[in-house]
Amino acid sequence: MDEKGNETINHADGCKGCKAVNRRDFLKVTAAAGVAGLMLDGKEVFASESDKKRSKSKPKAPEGFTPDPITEKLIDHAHKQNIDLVWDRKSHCEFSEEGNGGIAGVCCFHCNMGPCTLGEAMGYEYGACGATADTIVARGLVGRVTGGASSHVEHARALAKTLKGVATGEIKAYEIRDPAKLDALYKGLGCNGKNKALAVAETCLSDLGKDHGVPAWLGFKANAERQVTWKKLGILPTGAGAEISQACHRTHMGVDADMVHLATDVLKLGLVDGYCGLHPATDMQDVLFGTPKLVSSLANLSVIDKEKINIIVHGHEPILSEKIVEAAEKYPTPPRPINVVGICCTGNEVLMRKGVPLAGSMVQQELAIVTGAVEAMIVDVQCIMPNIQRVAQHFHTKIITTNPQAKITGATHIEFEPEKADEIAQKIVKTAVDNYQRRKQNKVMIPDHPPAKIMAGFSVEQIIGALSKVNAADPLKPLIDNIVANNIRGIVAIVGCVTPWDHYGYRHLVLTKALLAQNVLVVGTGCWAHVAGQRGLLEPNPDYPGVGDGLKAVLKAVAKANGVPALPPCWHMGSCVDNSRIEDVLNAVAGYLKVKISDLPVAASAPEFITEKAVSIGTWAVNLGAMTHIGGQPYVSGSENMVKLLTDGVEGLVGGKFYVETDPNRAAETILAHINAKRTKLSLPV
Ligand code: BF8
Ligand code: SF4
Repeated sequence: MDEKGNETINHADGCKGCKAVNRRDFLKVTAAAGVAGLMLDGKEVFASESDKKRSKSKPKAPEGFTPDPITEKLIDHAHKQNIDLVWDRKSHCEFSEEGNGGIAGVCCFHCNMGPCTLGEAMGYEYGACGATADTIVARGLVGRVTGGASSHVEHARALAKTLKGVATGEIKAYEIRDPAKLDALYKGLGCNGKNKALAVAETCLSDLGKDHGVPAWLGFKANAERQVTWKKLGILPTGAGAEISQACHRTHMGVDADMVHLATDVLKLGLVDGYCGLHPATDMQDVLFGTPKLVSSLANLSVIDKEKINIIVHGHEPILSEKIVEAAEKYPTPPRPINVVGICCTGNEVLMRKGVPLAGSMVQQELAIVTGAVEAMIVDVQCIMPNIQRVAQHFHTKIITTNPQAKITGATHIEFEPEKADEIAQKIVKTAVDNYQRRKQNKVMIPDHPPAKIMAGFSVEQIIGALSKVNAADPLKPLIDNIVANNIRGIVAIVGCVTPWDHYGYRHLVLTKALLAQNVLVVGTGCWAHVAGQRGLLEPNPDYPGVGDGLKAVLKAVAKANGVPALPPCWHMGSCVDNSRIEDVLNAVAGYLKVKISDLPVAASAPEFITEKAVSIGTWAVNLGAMTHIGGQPYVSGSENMVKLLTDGVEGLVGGKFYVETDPNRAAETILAHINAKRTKLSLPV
């Protein structure tokens, strides 16, 4: 407060008392003006008539594929109550046919001479300004990769600010849980100063703000050969803020109108994602919350327990979800036991470090509420479908938004601040516990299928630790020897979202199983891990059903050396930001064999990708040299030149390329052929 009683703000940079309005105040101002929350308050919101007309008929399951019974039952249950779900709504673009406007990426809204839609449906070749399909597609892709990269950059920023607060003593609710990792980061990043945590946090914040040099994490984590290649191509980024700002500028009307030039920005922003987003986020999370180790838990929507108070953490940042788990554990005498379970990547974060059960993937978030047994769904940022608030209005469930960057109209907003983490987490948990009395037991329907058993926690440190039990002096040797001997044909990282445009998890499951059968070691992250867990692919089953003999023998040997009955056939490496861990593994293997990542028998795949984040992570993977399979084209098919560049030309530049295939069987064949070709080139048996 100032001397006149007006509220003032103390900025983090030390500017005291200035009256600038920041985002938190903006929320208060809009609420006071009666702007926020008007649209849903007091109204029951069902699907519109045109929404209702959309098909609720289920397509026939592909031959040999058994749909997930839990998902199917909850979809039916929702439909009986006239609740529409993401599966019902479909794409809303009228130009959704291949070759036309929206899906082909040739709709432009970059200025008010438009909108301009090119393509066969409209018959136009140029926008009003003369922009070609190549330019419009390239600008759109730059925009999407920027959106993805900025999500991970903001994730890293939240971690850096929290770590800085812990380092200076301003934030007392968190501590350094992995000092060895902090030491390694401090050294690897070339930090100075006595306060190691402060130095690491400030290095990250500097990477986000600077517009010179290269990000410190890029210098630390990317191998030397990659750095030289990217430098030669002119795609080394400076700092995240500068690159993101320039990308927004370049795509403004009348700035960059050269497809190839714009495409270099796509590649550069992929690197921004990797080294200003993914890597720093993972590393600082490990420092603050601990580096994951093997952990056992359960997966499926049936981890929601009708006898308990159910709290769902949903979103991405463990800064929030770790505290919710703690507050629930410490809650004084709840009327019933509290059951915290996770959705999306924050689910993966608290599974990896705390063994919290996985309730479901992004596309199942509405279904969790449809169980009728969820007292609160606590969300922060990313992949949170606004429709959860509509679904929640049919039940007692409270949707609690917590992040100043992400509100949902009609939801309860309890703002989370790391400075008051414990107090606010307790308040949020209390809100959930108090809400239990509003639960209508006759509306509860949790499908009667037991959750699947899962084992997770495959950080690089854990993988090396497990391998060192086989060969303490040279831990990577057992992995490399088995790759060379073709017991492990190759390594494929299957990651990313789950699409609602197929039977739930169909592409993930078919692809993963096909690769396992051919002795490919499958590692993965993100929503893939939910599907894999739900369908038994993260279960440490000593019979290893469906796994090729070579891979089975390796998994058995490593399990035996570690004194556990079995390892899961697929290794769950964490949330989407933890794709950084996969680069560390690939660099280690490439370094051992003294080859480039693009020479290795490896590939990446996001067979059901949805988000902009998935596109930017995919671009980063291509930059690393990986053939990167995606299960659909990212709105670029309106430019043949761009398609050629992304799926072919780029390989000559960075060694990796995109490969687009919707059918998981065909994708498996192509990925296996790619792996075999790489093996042959390395003179390894096929
Ligand atoms: O970052 S896999 S739907 S939850 S974007 Fe989102 Fe896709 Fe899930 Fe995590 Ni990743
Ligand atoms: Fe149309 Fe060009 Fe404006 Fe885009 S920038 S809306 S193509 S006139």
